[in-house]
Amino acid sequence: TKTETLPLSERREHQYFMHMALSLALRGTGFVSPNPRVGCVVVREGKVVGWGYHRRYGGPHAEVEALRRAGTLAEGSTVYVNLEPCSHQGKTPPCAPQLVEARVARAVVGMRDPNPRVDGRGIDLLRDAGIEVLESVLPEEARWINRGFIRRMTRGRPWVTLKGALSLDGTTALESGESRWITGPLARDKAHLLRGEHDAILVGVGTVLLDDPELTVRSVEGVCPRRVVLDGALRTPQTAKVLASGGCTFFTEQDMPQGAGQRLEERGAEICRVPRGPEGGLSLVPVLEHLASAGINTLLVEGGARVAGSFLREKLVDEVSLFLAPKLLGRGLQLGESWGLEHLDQGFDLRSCRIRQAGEDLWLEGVPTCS
Ligand code: AOF
Ligand code: ZN
Repeated sequence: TKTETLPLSERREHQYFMHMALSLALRGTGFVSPNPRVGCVVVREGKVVGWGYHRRYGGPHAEVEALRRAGTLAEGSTVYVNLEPCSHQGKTPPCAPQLVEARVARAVVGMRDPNPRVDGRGIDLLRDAGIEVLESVLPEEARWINRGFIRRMTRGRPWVTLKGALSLDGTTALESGESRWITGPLARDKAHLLRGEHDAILVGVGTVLLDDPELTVRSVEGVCPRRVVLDGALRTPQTAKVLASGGCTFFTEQDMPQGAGQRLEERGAEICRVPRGPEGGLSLVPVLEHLASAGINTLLVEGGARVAGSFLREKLVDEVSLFLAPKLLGRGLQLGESWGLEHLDQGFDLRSCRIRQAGEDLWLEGVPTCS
């Protein structure tokens, strides 16, 4: 069934309940990765009779939670779910056959599951069982909340968000490296929220040596992402704060001698070797592929300026989140330090920009036109 052909009132009703499913899905943030965020609402005669969301990795899927709450009221109902119900045996039994068994009348789905083990089979299974399936209700929203999962499933890489804090004249640190603090406390809280929405945070070793960041979520609620450091020569000291809570991955160059990272491994770190790229820095694509294979859907690149420049140069940035402080700081390190263009049309244009205020600072989020 095509949604465009439906009467407006019916279309609105589908969107209304799909919004509900999407909001529920968001409640899984920080707990479900590498799985997608999924929410589900069971509706009968315009009333919600069941709801659920995927709460934690390995736990029941959204549909199962919602059907459990609906009980026998699921019969003849319409089930709204932002992702196609699964057809495969994973950590839990497949959802689509359970919808059939509950005798629901109709399923309204936000998007197909890009997981090759599902990829339309869930929808086929429902249709074969005589359940009406309406696809692509709020598809942009459905794709947006699971952009990391989709990126990993379809491209074998995480979704990369570049975060920066800069003055109005584009300076992200002074030449001395001093950068604390360019933005105000509210913007810094927002940046912590951003951390909690990603599976991993990445910085270069320069930032570790200079700022000794913890890279944890503080002052706001959120789950701490995995910490990732690009450290070609393994210069991170054993006392670095990034090592404090375990779960830290170091990428170093391929021919680092065996045992070179032992001091870091003793602190619970994982060492991965990757080749160097033509520019002399570590090759970023193998870094991203490794992270994706470890189940990282979303990566926040936090600095410093040179790392940001490499990601921009290699066109590996899927989204930016920039905090602009109402300050002029003059010459210093620019956000894309080391990234130089010959022509304006090689620049990085943003679309779907969202501009908000965070205290005194401007907060600008957008995706490049090519993404
Ligand atoms: C759904 N509903 O709530 C979720 C789905 O190992 P499992 O059993 O948890 O399966 C994980 C896969 O199931 C995941 O890769 C994705 O394809 C799908 N996620 N599907 O029907 C849900 N979280
Ligand atoms: Zn499922």
